Amino acid sequence: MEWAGKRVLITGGAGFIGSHLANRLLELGADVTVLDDCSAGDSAKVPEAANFIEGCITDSATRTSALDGVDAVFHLAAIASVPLCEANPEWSDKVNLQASLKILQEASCPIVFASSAAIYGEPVSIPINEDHPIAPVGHYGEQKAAVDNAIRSIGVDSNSAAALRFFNVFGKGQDPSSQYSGVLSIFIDRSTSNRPITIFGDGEQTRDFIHVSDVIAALITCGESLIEQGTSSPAHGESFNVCTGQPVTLNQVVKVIEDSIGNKLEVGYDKARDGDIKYSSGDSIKLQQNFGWAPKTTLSEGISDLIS
Ligand code: UD2
Repeated sequence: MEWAGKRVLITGGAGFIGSHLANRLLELGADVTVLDDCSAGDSAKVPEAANFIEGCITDSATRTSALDGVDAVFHLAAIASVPLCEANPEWSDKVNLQASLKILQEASCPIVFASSAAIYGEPVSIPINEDHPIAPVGHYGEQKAAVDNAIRSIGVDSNSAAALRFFNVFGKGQDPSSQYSGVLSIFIDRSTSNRPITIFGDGEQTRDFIHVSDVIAALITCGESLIEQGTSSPAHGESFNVCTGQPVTLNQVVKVIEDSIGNKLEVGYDKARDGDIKYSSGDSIKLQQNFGWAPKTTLSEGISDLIS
């Protein structure tokens, strides 16, 4: 599909995933607008060639002006941290749920929504496919699940929309400085500055780490399908896992980092985080079969890239 001349809105475009997406869509020739309140994102990450609206998706007038005349919306803005949503449920309800539902109602173009593996809660079967029960354990997962559900209940008279359920996304540009950052960016930041890392729990919990470049490819593929085929797209009203299907334990992650930097890491163990899911591993066959998408960057390639 030709992105040149397409007007695209990326909510959360100053964040880790959103800024990668903005750069890629600009490369493809799209006219990109970023809407972000920079509560977690960083205006410095917004590409110069993008239009930047600094504002919050909870504000009605801001949404109206951002949505005006766009051909597609990638809705990534959220309070993306599970513990932060637990600590601020009313705020996350406004942002992650209410504002997301408004965007679904108010947009008059295709929407790709950033859903999450958090909606599955503690898995009852592994690998998790899209038919796995939706049983989120906290506010973040509940709010993502409600929007994901709204998309799956959408009719053919509506705009086209799809939800992509991200597993543990990693790659360059993820801020390692916060306690809410992804574990890989924290571990790599510490290990490259000779500081100890802490594993919460016994390190045998698994995660399905997906590189941000593969996530961007999934977002763009879905967006293209919705733009081209509208409500006839196989993506319309559907949710898709975005993952590798290859679970790794945190103890294995440490080993991969050690192999990559050529040093032993100083590892401490602490008690498991409250609400931490023990095993997470997804099945992305639905995305692969519908769109020919496949993850390309391995964990060790992604880690080497982060270290370089
Ligand atoms: C990730 C996403 C979250 C949601 C969820 C879906 C991030 C930052 N969060 O939560 O938004 O989509 O997946 O299930 O991507 N850990 C350590 N040491 C540290 C930091 C973390 O041991 O210094 C552990 C942590 O307790 C957990 C694992 O590493 O067992 C992964 O933690 P995370 O915060 O990277 O991501 P997760 O899976 O809780």
